[in-house]
Amino acid sequence: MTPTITAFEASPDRGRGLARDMRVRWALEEVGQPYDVRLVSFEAMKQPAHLALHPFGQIPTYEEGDLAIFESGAIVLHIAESHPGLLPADVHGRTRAITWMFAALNTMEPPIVEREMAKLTEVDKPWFEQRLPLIEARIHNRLGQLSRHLGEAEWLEGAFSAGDLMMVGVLMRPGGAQLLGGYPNLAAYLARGQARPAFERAFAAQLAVFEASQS
Ligand code: GTB
Repeated sequence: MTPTITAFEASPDRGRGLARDMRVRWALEEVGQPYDVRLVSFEAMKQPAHLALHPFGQIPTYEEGDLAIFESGAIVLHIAESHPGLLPADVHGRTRAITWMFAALNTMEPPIVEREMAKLTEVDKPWFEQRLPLIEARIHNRLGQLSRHLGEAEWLEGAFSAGDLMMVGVLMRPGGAQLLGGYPNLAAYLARGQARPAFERAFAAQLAVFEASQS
């Protein structure tokens, strides 16, 4: 059964692959699963039909037969568990890869999102100039720790896994904001992930939606 995901009708990321449907598209491309996309507007995301799929009124969602789920992490995990290719076969390796998915979403991503939200909503507030360096210090703390752990390894746990997919998806945001300059191994890791043919296909599909929304 071909799954259907939802994505922004006109993404505010302007086709940079930052909206979280990108991770889902990438996972589907990695495992060779064709998919349909239903584009939604910001207004439609807050309407009952979409809220029935996503209680927080966001994208992405994933529908496959009588399964309907939300949260990019849960969706990518479901894809990885349903197809070979994104999780190691042995239980310990599999659990380690899933651990990295959680690390990307729960440990790395929060300060990165906080920085973006502050830049979006607090830039005119009197505390902004003092707050931004504090947030960036938290991001650099995590980037430094991740960089030391990765060292010269290609991927986080042996072969490329759903853990790397999620981590690269998260690093795209500070990567785009030039925060990876002091971490050449993380910059190379990000570039390695983005050079994967499955990433390139997913990125092109997401970009095509943005370009169509502009014409
Ligand atoms: N925890 C959820 C998940 O991982 O799926 C978070 C989902 C989420 O934040 N969805 C966002 C959304 O639907 C889109 S991806 N927002 C609309 C709303 O909340 O009303 C986040 C995002 C949005 C925009 C950019 N950008 O412009 O660069 C980047 C990332």
